[in-house]
Amino acid sequence: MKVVKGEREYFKGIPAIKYEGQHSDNPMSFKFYNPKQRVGKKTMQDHLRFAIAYWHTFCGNGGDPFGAPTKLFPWLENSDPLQRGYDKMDAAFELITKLGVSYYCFHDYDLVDEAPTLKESEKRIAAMIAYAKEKQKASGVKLLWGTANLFSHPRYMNGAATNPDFNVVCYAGAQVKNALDATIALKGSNYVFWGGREGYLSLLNTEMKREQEHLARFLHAAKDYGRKHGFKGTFLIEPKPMEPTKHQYDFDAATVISFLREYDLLGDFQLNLEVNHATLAQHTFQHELQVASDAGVLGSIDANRGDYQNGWDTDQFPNNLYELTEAMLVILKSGGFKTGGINFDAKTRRNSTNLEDIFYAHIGGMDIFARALIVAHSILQAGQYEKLLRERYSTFQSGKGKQFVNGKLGIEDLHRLALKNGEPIQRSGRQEYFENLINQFI
Ligand code: XLS
Ligand code: NI
Ligand code: NI
Repeated sequence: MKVVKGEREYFKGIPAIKYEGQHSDNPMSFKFYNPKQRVGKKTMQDHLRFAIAYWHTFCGNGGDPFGAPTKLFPWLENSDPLQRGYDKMDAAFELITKLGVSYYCFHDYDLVDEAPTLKESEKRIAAMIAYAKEKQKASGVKLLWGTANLFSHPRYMNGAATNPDFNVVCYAGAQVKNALDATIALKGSNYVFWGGREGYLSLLNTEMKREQEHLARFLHAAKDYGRKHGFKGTFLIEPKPMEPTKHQYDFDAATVISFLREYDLLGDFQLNLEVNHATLAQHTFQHELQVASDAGVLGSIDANRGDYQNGWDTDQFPNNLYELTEAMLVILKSGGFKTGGINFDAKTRRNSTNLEDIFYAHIGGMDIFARALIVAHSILQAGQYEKLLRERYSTFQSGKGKQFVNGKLGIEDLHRLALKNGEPIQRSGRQEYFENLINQFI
């Protein structure tokens, strides 16, 4: 069969998306995202480091447990898996470059369908990597991160690295080796582990401690392999509390950090935090960001939003300026992204069936982040917010409070001071005042 590459335009009639400003009525334009505009010391583009998620955008066909696919993408039409892989990649790079996005992310089998044997799959992946190299070179688009899909195939129904059967663990290892090789070959900045099936459905049949030890062994082995083969980027763990397992070991940021510390993985591993995973864990997104930032492991984010009226991972595109401003405040205060970025792990709704909808979704997501960046930056610039925060802790800045922080006061000293100073005066948390500050800058 003759392979056809790079000949078809999939998003006909959609030009490269440009910044036209807030007053443009062209829906195919950015109203706020102006890549070269400086915000503080960096351009918007360098702050935000947007990435497109291959799986939702090019593979997600709208099928759900209740109904058939609704999105009959032209790049998924060909019956030959390799040709389909090439078509998908053409469509991907067309969309990524038309949106002016600099990065993309993939799972191994997003690029091309898994074959009946591992050997055959490796051949397919190699063909895709060779083509991706050409496409990256021609467009300047880069790989933010690669990962292995260790959750879709039935062999992983009892887990991948935490599977009670060693033979499955080997298979997961083989896939991670290949996905790491691919990430290295394509000069990816990060490598992600999202352990969708690393957890349990029932504790009755699970030895949790053993499974977590296996996971740690597995991550060490993957890290050692990556480092030995020239991977200089960051390994990222993406926490999620549940779905598809009842309980996922990488529950939330705090759980993962304590796991990394316990198994001596801090240093090589950071976190990839996803908005909808935070809310599934009953946290706000900025809570997760703050926990990671405080531990020095805020690596990258998966941008999306959940639905407050239902529980699951709906992966909608972000659109809430107030909440994103709160998130951007943490990100900016943490020094911004280094190897990481903002990956749109989000999908258009099942009934958004026009190809244009994919553009509207990303334009909206990029614009809302641009706005949040501008607002958060101005809040920090104005200084009032940080001043309020400092005031709240001012009693630790000097005198006895400072001595306590420095470890100079024992519990008897606290007792003596309490007796001497009497009932503390009441100090308001001024939450509404803080909240209004954000609104003022929006
Ligand atoms: C699923 C996860 C997944 C990871 C990559 O909920 O978000 O898409 O980002 O495996
Ligand atoms: Ni998710
Ligand atoms: Ni994700």
